Amino acid sequence: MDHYVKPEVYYPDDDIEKVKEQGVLKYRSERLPTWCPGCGYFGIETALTNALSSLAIQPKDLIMVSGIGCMGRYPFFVRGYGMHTLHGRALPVASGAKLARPELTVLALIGDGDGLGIGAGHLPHTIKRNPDITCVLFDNAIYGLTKGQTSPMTPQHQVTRSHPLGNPDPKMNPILLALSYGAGYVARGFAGMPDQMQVLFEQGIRHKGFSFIHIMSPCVTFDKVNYLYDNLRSWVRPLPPSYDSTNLDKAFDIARGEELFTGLIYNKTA
Ligand SMILES: Cc1ncc(C[n+]2csc(CCOP(=O)(O)OP(=O)(O)O)c2C)c(N)n1
Ligand code: SF4
Repeated sequence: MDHYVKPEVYYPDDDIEKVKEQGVLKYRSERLPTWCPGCGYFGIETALTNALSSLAIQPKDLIMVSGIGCMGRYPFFVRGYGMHTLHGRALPVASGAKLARPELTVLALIGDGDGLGIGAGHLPHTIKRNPDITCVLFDNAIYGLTKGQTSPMTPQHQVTRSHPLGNPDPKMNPILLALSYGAGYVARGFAGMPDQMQVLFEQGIRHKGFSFIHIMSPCVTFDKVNYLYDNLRSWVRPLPPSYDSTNLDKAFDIARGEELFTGLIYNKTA
């Protein structure tokens, strides 16, 4: 994987022309990613760094705050300021960073177990306060780091390591939650569709206020039945060009519907 080879030259100074010229290379950190080969998180990382590059956001103007889980390692692999916090705490820490340094681009990176389960209390409260941060939900519908237990996004009846007789609970609906608490920018993507993800990340970062971007991402090591690349590819459908993302009622219909639409579901300021 050439993209992840430690760069020969490490640029301590941030030169905007070099950011544009080098694209994602500029965002390589000195640490190699430790995600499993094939993990969907590589696609998210690439799309997100491409978005930062295209917006010409320099690493010195970026802070990435993550919770606990495999996705929590993201700030180690990407250049910029970073903080690896506790479950769900990416959101209050990111809010504090934005309050203290409003000029920074602040990303809050949460997992489905981390941000919707163990640390879920922070999400609705952060959404209703509407800080200008971009929250990316790395949803692999499983606990990856701890080796395959049921998460709040695991479908009902799925057999997992923590539920050998099947998960008794229905899964959560993060898009519905984000809309219900008033998020002004709500989008959904799939880790196997980097171009669409990049556009969603760019729009989310540009949005003034809280942006919530739900990315479905395969855990190739511990989920052998649900979020497989082939499954997700056959389930997702881009929202039609005629879809009006400023219409909140339509956004709720999309959130409640059975179809897994990807794209910009709601944008208050569009
Ligand atoms: C209070 C508490 N319970 C359990 C754990 C163990 N733990 C660490 S990460 C994790 C799951 C994270 O899952 P997710 O957010 O889906 O991230 P992924 O690893 O799948 O990226 C758990 C249960 C913990 N660290 N703290
Ligand atoms: S355990 Fe799953 S989520 Fe974690 S790095 Fe491996 S494939 Fe990715």
